[in-house]
Amino acid sequence: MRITVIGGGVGCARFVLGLREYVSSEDSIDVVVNTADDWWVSGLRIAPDHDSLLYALAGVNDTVRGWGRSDETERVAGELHAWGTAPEWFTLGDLDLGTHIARTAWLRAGESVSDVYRRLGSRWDLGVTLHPATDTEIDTQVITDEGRIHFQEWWVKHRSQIPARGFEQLNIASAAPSEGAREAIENADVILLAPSNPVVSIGPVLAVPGMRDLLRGARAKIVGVSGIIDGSVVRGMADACLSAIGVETSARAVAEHYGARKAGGILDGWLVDETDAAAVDPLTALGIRTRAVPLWLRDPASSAQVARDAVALAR
Ligand code: GDP
Ligand code: FO1
Ligand code: CA
Repeated sequence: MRITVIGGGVGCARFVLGLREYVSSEDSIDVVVNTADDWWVSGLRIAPDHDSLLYALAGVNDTVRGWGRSDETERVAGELHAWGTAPEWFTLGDLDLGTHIARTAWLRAGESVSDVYRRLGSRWDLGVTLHPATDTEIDTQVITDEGRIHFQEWWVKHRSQIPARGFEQLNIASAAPSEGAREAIENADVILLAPSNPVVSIGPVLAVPGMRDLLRGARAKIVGVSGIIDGSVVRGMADACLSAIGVETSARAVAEHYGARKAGGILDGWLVDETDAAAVDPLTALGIRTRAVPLWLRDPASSAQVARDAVALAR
């Protein structure tokens, strides 16, 4: 069975680790990764969602912070702050900088983001193939009362505490799904939306021109996993993102936001946590097969169970 996941960073990484734990040797996993968090800083291209997945799948990730490398040091970051080429509020670890320097070297040599994904992924046996949603830079810009700022500034410097009036991806009109993303969606037996941030992780992937049509035209069923449990986001600030676009922070509202495939949206199925079982009937009535199961991605075993339930709903 070929499983294709659409997702972002930390939440997607936890879900995919569970999926990798669950699948058998006849199965394969592709992930279409959000690239809109990516950012140029100190002349280097940072790619948080990709790197969270890469490091988690390689087992070299900082499991506390959810991003960056384990056993990290920050000697170079101190120098970048002293020179003023990286803001004080953004820390780049020394090992992590190795990744950014290698990525930037390949990009400057004319390689595509897809080429860079292949090169970085080939260093470890990830058991999963990562694809950028698009090879075009589509950095998320957050529209605030003080004007537009890069997503990283809003998310890290402001901790999303200044109101966002909207989110836009730069150059989105000229973007197209990457070849790898297209092939993975067209040939999937199952397509899963990770419990990622619906606005700034899944949203930008769906915003790539042609991506929704690819998904809606796919032969595979599409099942999403709610990242909201008992009415609140498990971690991070997705609630600030959802309220910015006028979507209630609930398992039901997010499913309605993605829409039933039968009604022009993308969902055939939706997994909610048992605490949100009240959403099952209304969503089923909308044409989205909905089940209530435990959705905590605490460890590989519980994450594998969530993955199993998601795949089962897509059959
Ligand atoms: P980011 O790009 O690093 O912010 O990570 P993602 O967008 O991929 O995932 C972040 C989302 O994952 C958060 O908004 C959470 O709601 C969700 N999440 C984190 N842990 C869990 C969990 O244990 N279970 C579920 N269902 N969702 C989770
Ligand atoms: N998040 C922070 O809150 N503070 C940081 O200093 C920080 C540095 C950083 C460096 C590389 C990287 O790949 C991610 C980094 N993140 C940091 C996380 C990142 O800003 C967000 O978690 C994602 O973009 C959200 O999906
Ligand atoms: Ca993200």
